[in-house]
Amino acid sequence: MGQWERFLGPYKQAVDELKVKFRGMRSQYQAEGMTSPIEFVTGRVKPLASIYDKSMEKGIPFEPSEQLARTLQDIAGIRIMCQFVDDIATVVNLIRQRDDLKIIEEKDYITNKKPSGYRSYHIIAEYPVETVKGKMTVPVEIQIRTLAMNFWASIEHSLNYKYKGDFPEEIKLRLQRAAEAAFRLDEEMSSIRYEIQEAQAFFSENKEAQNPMIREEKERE
Ligand code: 0O2
Ligand code: 0O2
Repeated sequence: MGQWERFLGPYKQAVDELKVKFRGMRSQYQAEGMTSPIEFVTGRVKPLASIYDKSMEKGIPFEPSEQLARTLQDIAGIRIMCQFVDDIATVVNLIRQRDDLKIIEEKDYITNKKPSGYRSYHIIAEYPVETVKGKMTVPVEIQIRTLAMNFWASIEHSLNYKYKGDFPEEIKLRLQRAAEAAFRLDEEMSSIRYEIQEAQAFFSENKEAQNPMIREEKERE
């Protein structure tokens, strides 16, 4: 096993475990017949090429080390997508209450959006992983955002990759306008939140009620 693979092992384990845990929370809400504040969850270990870029940016050697582990706090990344802006606060509170995550820092890029137009809520937390060599804690960056914020960030991220951060003025302006449009979309959706949720609950109940196998199963319970 290479030294990078060994170094990144605990981060991979943290990402895999937290994806299961947060996806499990969504299932628990559904099992209780409640609307989940979590729509979907993704996660990744920062690719080596991005670790390289970040270590150059921060002026530290590109090698598996204590210093790298301390400086790059987003090697393990979890992203939680919500339907509505209010769900973000609910998810943040759920995270604050967890015993397995110790919050180190919170960054509210929703109240204070970035100049690019980027909006999301970030939490840096310490997460313990059990390894064959014993327990160790790794930092994890959890990004919480709405579907609209995620749509904007994914598009902007791809364009950033293309232009290497140096956007033509026209594109920069259009991205800022798109970010405002995403913000308005979130506001509009929030204003009809209860109608949307009622329709979603009706849809899932009806889908089950129309299936005789599921109906019988439920009646037996
Ligand atoms: P690119 O070009 O970077 O977008 P699963 O099998 O569903 O459990 P899977 O398919 O391994 O999981 O990954 P998942 O959870 O669907 O997430 C994959 C993509 O989401 C990755 O894209 C990441 O870029 C992005 N992503 C997810 N979570 C985070 C996060 O917390 N931080 C950051 N920066 N990115 C995240 P790719 O495939 O690497 O391609
Ligand atoms: P990736 O993995 O490609 O997404 P840092 O730069 O991390 O040392 P900073 O500036 O405090 O310190 O980090 P920040 O801005 O709190 O969080 C960084 C991450 O937030 C980024 O990861 C992105 O995932 C996301 N992000 C921040 N600003 C923007 C933005 O303007 N557009 C988009 N699309 N995403 C943003 P990386 O490092 O880019 O890596």
